Amino acid sequence: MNIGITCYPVAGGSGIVATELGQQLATRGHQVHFISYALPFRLDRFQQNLYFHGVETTAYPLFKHPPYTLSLAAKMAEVVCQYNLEILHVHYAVPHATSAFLAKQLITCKIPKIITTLHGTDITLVGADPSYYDITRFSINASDGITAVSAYLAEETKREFKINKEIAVIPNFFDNSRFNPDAQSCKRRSFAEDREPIIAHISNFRPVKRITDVIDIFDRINREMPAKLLLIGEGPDAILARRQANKRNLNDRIVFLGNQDRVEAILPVADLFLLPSEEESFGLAALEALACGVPVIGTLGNGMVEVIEDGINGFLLPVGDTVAMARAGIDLLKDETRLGQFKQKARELAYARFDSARIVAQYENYYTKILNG
Ligand code: GMT
Repeated sequence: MNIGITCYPVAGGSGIVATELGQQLATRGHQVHFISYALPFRLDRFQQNLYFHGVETTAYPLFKHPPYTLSLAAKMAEVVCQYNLEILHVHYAVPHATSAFLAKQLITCKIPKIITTLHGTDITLVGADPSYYDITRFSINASDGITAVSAYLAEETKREFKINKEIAVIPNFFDNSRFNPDAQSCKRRSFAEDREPIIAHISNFRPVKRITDVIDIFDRINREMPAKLLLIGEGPDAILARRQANKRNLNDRIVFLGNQDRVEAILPVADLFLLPSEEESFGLAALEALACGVPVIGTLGNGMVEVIEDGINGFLLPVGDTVAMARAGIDLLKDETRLGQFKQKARELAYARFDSARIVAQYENYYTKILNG
């Protein structure tokens, strides 16, 4: 198939999923065309069957913000006709589903099917904002196919946006050729003494991630058993993390690693992963940790329940209950046998349910179903 993919190119779950999907589809022989304002994060190497088309926006004194949605729509229409795209698969509804709708009106060749994949905050935060609500609802409804990364998100979308169309649930996945237990990873010694547990967190440091809870949980664990915390990612709340680390005298216990594109080389040295988010449609970072054999502490009442098995490969606890999260972490880290079992289950369940071969095939089948009307 000839497939166009639009996503945010910056570090973040939706961009990672879109990029890895494109890479896998290209490996399977499809022609894949990325259309975005920059080369997506993790699309870092040449690959056969994979192309990138940059979207330029033009500044003008009248514009407070250059209208990216329009430039993207025009580029989509151009690439569709030039490369006979049959499918335009947009990731993150705002504004990509709207640009795809506009592109469809512009196209003078065969009209492709538009598939929108909902990722999370496009529904729960941004799309639900009154200024975007109506246009987001319209654009989702105008798509030929809609997928969501969890059953939780599909339900939230139907409830919040009163969508009556079918929303197919296709979960996120990890690339098993990269997240490979034998892959070369960094050394534990680079971060911690032999007996110190290593705890990790990856996010885009937005308020929804509750980064101060990460520090609080770690502080409580570290007081009972000296440990190290690896923080991966960047974002507006990184400053809060640094301030709190200072205030609690944890500077020599926390390593700020910034954005990293090869998390699979770092995660295997960790013993525990923290994702105490307010909300997560899925929690791709949690899945990547599990795939590296790292148990996860996450929160209840969101899509993480579809990824983490409470008491088997991690724990799901109420949002904000840092005392219970720290307790669960300490008890697990102190019990070597149980920790070993959790680590093994983490990897086993990730491979059994979310490995790329299984999930990418679901996308292929979905494309075929939509193409066949
Ligand atoms: O909001 C974010 O953290 C970024 C966002 C994105 O689109 O990059 O992440 C969302 O999509 C990921 C990929 O599908 C999911 O794994 C995340 O759970 C989801 N984030 C939230 O729902 C908060």
